[in-house]
Amino acid sequence: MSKSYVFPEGFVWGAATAAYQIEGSPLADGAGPSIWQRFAHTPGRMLNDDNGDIACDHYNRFRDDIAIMKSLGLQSYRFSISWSRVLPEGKGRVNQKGLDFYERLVDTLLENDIAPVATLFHWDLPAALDDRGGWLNPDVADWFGEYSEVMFKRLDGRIKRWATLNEPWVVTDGGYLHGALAPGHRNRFEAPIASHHLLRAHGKSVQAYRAIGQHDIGIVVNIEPKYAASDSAEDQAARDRAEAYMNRQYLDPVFFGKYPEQMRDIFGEAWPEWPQADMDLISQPIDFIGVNYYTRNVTRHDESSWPLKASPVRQPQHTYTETGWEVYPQGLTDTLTWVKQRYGNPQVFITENGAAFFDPPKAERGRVRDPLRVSYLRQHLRAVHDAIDAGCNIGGYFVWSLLDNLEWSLGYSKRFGIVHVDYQTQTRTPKDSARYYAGIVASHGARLIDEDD
Ligand code: PNW
Repeated sequence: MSKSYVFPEGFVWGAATAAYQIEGSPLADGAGPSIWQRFAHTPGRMLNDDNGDIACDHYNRFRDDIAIMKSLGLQSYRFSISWSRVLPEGKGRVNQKGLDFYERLVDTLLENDIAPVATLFHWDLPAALDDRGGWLNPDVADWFGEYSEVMFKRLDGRIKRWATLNEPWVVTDGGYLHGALAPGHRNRFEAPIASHHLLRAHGKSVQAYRAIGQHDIGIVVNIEPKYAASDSAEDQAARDRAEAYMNRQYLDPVFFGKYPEQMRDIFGEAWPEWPQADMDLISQPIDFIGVNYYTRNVTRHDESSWPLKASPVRQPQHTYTETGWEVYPQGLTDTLTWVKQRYGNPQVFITENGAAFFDPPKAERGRVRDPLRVSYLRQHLRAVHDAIDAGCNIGGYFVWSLLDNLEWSLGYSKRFGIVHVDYQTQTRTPKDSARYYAGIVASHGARLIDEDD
């Protein structure tokens, strides 16, 4: 007998985006520049010299985009707020017009019965704050608290689910350790400091929320389950380092008030000690974890890989996406059951899951065929259902992404959308995957049994 894939009542279906990746008009209506605006205009940083000046022009077309969400039957939309639209200098003076944009967005979502989920920080730090040291300046936690408070005061109640940070691991690994993402530093002394102040900023935001907010606040992390390439002690230890570094570096402090032991092995003398008061700030209770899942990692010991001494092993029997990520749906079930066991079955939302595959730059007669993405979604949604069967407390699923968009330093070369964007004309075309996903949403998962791969 085949399994039923109907999801529990109240399970939320949505799609996700981030401000700098879709909005365009980064300096409109009094906004201050962000580090991504600056990075994207620094020669050599972005593939094909792409930038977010126009992106999907969502700043002007958000009503059309909400109409698309409505037509797909989406129940929720996860977006991010650009800090420097609201506070052009990052702190102090509030730019009412920036706030007004997010208010219009939220009100239009609500008019269409789409529940807004807001991420306060999806990588676009105000450039003015980077000039003061950015995530390396301890004061950044207070600046983030101040910004959070402005948003909660204006929009809590209309927004009932808030995320403080998106993927702090990517911010420090890409922004401060390896330098491929803004602000583009490459410094093993800086990365642990940035991590810590990101977590303190999260803590300040949660604190502000408890004083003002009435609903739910959490943090979004990327998790990539790590499997040892062999049962040798060396490979097992490499796996543990990789897991501590990517999957536990932020969640352990938030849930247990302490960093994984392996952090000191990885960073050596560059790993600092922090006061207990910081750890108490960081470990305040939260209401949910947002999990972003794309792929897994089979890990082997590798002396030459800095600073982890661990490298991924390619799996030739499996499909890889255009960003070079192995398609491994079981990893999502494993991730969700790992979170359940390690962190005491907290409420989890899958806040991102999706794939870049080659899609044509133009729709053909109103259609974009993306069978690999359809299959990716089907398999991963089944994996989510398996985790629910295993007792995981999963509140909803957000596909990454609603629209093709600026894939950070890879520019527009990678398409993650379920809706195709023709960047020349800004024409939107729901891909086959969008229609497929709409069918899943309408049947609350039942349609997952329709096809047999
Ligand atoms: C996420 N990794 O980034 C981001 O939240 C999105 O903004 C982005 O567009 C999406 O995933 C697709 O890349 C990640 O190396 C970047 O593990 C890198 C990793 C994970 C997530």
